[in-house]
Amino acid sequence: MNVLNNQRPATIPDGPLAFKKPFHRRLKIPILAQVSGLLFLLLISAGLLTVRQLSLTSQDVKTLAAAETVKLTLEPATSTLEFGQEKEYKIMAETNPVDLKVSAADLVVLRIQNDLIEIVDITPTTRLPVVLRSFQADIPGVRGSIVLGATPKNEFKGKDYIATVKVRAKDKAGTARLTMINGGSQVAAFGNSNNVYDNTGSSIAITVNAPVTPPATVCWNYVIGSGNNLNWPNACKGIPKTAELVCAEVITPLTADEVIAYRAWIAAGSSIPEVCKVSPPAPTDPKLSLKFRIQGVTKAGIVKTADVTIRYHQKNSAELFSKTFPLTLTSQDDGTFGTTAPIALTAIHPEMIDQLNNKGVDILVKTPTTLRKKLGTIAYPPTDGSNTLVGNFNTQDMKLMVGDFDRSHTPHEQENYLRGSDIGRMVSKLTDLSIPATGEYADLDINHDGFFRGNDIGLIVGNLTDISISGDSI
Ligand SMILES: [Ca+2]
Ligand SMILES: [Ca+2]
Repeated sequence: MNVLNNQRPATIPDGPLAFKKPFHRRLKIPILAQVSGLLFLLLISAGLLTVRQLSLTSQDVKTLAAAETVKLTLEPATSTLEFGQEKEYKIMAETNPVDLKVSAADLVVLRIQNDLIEIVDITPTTRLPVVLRSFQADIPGVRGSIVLGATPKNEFKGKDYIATVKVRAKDKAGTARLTMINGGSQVAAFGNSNNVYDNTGSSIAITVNAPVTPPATVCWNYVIGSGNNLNWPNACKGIPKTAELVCAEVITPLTADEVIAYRAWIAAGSSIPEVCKVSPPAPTDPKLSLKFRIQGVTKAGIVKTADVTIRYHQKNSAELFSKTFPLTLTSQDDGTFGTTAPIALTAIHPEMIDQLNNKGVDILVKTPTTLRKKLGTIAYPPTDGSNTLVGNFNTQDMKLMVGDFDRSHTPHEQENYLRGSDIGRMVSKLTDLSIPATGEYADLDINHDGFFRGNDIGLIVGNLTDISISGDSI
């Protein structure tokens, strides 16, 4: 009476993989479906008996049955999935002989090798459209099965797809195999009381790859720092940030590869991708409020240019970084020079200033004719909680020393040094001094132009090469 017998490949293990019940008893079919199925099976059996009685001897049936098989093939042989991707594979059935009529099939597929994929579903095609038992995960993700049947008088024969297996890749790369080997599939066909599945097995090698993500645009123009200390402002690498994201507080050094790529970008002309032209929210520039004095100036209205140098230790580096701001300053009533409003220290990224160990920020000032002087060091961040560095160096002992008139660079560096040449240059300009070089003045006419003049003094003072006062260096 059974269409399918209870034969299973001997290799089916015990436990979850084992079939403990005969095929027909394993089917949990609703009553109505059971009755329908029963009627259908009765019809199949009746047909079988008729065929046997009309045309075949029992020996003929036995010989013929041995030759009648159904091959099940999973297709295609190989496949590739990305993480999380789902794909449907097909089960091809091929009857031998071609007109062997398949009435039902218990299709079992199994995931073997690596745990990289999971079996999600098996669905019928139109060739065996009756779901005698819907898909069930015998072992969730690992083994699934479905039992399909033909509609009466429209049994499957020949070669065609009879089911689709849906598989989902997990998030791990490698190769797994979807197989029918050892899966316990069975096929019922007219004229056969035994399982006609040929048990040759079939499998698909499924390679799971990590998803290929397009390379993100890197906004090299966001890199801050200098020399070997190149950094990403916090959260500003790559995609431009929205206004609410603040690029401050934490900086990330470029990796070695990024440093190479960054320098290649500089060498190639520093072109900025369109997407990177949206500037990240700029960190608030530190500001500087400055007051200082210059030797000799005690009244208002004297205009001087001054190079104000900000010097600080960089984070992630032993490097001292400096940036010089050229300013034009006018003296106030008592001769004090200073900023009328705090100036923005542009291009000094506050997140690059090393705040550890109270290193602070050095302020150095040089005007063309004074030596450079380090006026002092200001704590950073400022102690008042603002972002403004306040350098009030308006004291008598903090005057910039005047006298750097000779700022030539050859044959010796004269800039930022106070030497005889500076004084010589000054007195040589005493053009109103002109005394006839006679008598006691004759020897003072160094250049023998007939007069003792400032330029004669200048030549002598310029010889005082051992006298040298150096300004502070940056
Ligand atoms: Ca000088
Ligand atoms: Ca002279």
